[in-house]
Amino acid sequence: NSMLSWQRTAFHFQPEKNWMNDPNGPLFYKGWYHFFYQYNPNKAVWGDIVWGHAVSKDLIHWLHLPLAMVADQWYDINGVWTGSATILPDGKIVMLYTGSTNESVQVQNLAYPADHSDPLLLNWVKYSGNPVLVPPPGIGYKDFRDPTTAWFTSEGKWRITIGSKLNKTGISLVYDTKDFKTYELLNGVLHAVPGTGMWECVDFYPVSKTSDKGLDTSVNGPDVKHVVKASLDDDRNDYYAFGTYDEKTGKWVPDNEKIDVGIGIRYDYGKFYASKTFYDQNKGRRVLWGWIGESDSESADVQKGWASLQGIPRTVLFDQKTGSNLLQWPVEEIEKLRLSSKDFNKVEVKAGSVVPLQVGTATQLDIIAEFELDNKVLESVAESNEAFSCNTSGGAAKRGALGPFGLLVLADESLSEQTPVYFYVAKGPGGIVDTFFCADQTR
Ligand code: DQQ
Repeated sequence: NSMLSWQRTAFHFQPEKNWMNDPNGPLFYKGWYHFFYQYNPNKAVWGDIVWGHAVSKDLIHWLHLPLAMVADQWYDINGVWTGSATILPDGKIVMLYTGSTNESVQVQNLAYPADHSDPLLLNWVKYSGNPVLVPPPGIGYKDFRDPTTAWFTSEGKWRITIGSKLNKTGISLVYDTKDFKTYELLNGVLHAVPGTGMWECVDFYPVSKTSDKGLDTSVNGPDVKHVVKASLDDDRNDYYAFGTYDEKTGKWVPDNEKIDVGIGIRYDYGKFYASKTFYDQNKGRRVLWGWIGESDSESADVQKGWASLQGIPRTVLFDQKTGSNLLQWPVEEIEKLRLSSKDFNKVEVKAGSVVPLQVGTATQLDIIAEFELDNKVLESVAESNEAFSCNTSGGAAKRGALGPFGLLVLADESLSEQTPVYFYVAKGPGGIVDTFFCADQTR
C-alpha cells in the first residue's frame, strides 16, 4: 500500500500537484467541458484556496489551464470557495461563488468570463460591486456558502439556493434575482432538516419521471421530480432525496420524510463529498461530479505531494424501475479507456466462497458486474426487521441470508489486505427487498 499511495491516477481527474477539494462550476461551452475546482497551489493540504481550471472534449482526458480565480480581493482574500455556473439564454455565463472575506465572513460573489469568444474561458472578471450577498440577519457569518446554479422561474426571475444552518437544523436559503447583482431573500427556506447540521454544497435539480434524458435546471412540470442534495459538514457525506418543488412558495417537500435529505440515501457509500451536477446541453444529460478525499494521513499527503481526486463524472437519472433512487453510471466516454477486456460468464459464487478471477496484468481496471440472486433462495429467506447500514452493520465480513456479495479489489494473495466492494440484500417486512451498495475499507 505504501507503494500504491505514490501512484498517480490514470482515469480520474487530479491536478498536477498539491491539494484539491470540491468541484466548482462545471459546464459545457463552445465545444469544451470546463472543470473548476477548489485548489491549494502551495501545498498538499487544505488552505490558500483558489479556483483551478481544466478543459476536456470528453470529460475524461483533461488539459490543465492557468488558475481561473485567485484570492486577490478583500471579499475573497481568505479563500475563493465553492460556486456554480449558470448559462443564460443568450449563451453567456455567470459564476457565483463564496468568498471568505478579510474578516472570514462568508459572502457570495459574482464573476464572469472576460471574453465570451474564448472557448477556453481563460480570464475571469470579478464584478466591481462584489459581494452581491452577505449573511442575512440570524445566519452565522460562517454558515453561508456554496451558491447553486440558478434556475428560471415563471415570474421571469432567476432563483438560487444557498446552504446554511440554524442551531443544528440544516437549511437552504432561497434568493430571487433579475441580474445576479441584486437579490431578494424569499420567506421561508427551500427545505430544513433538524439534526443534520450545516448544509454545504447544496444541489437542486429536476429529473424526468418518464424519460432517460437529463433536464436543464430550469425545467419543471408534472413529469418532473426535484432532487435536493446536501453535503453534511458534520458527517462528511452527500445525501439526496426526491421531492416536489412548489415554485410559488419556493419550497420543496420530500416524497418520504423518513428518507429526507441528510437522513436517507447517499449518492455513494464510499468517499464522495461536496458533489455537484450540471446539465450537459451537448449530450442532453445531467452529470454528477464529486470529490474523493484521502483516507491517508495529512503527512502522507504532503510526502507524496498531492491529495485527493475527482470521481469519474456520472450520468444521473431517476430510476423508473424502483422510483426510489437515482441511477448513476460513469459517463459513456469512459469506454474509450478500455484497451482490452476479459469476460467471465456464469460465475457461481457459493455462500462463504471467494472465486479468483484471472484478469491478467493491468494497472487500471474498469469493472462491469451483473449479479443474479437465486430466486428460490430469495423466496425462502425470512423477512427481517433488522435495519442494514453500510457503515454500522459489520462491513463485508458479517454474513446475512442474501449477502454480502461482490468483488474484492486491491487484494493481496492471502486476502489479509482487501477492499470489498459489495452488495447486501435485505428482505424487510412485507417481503420488500432493499439492495445496498457498499465499500469496506477496514482491511
Ligand atoms: N469546501 C469549500 C466550501 C465548502 C466546502 C471550501 C465543502 O465552500 O463548503 O474549500 O467541502
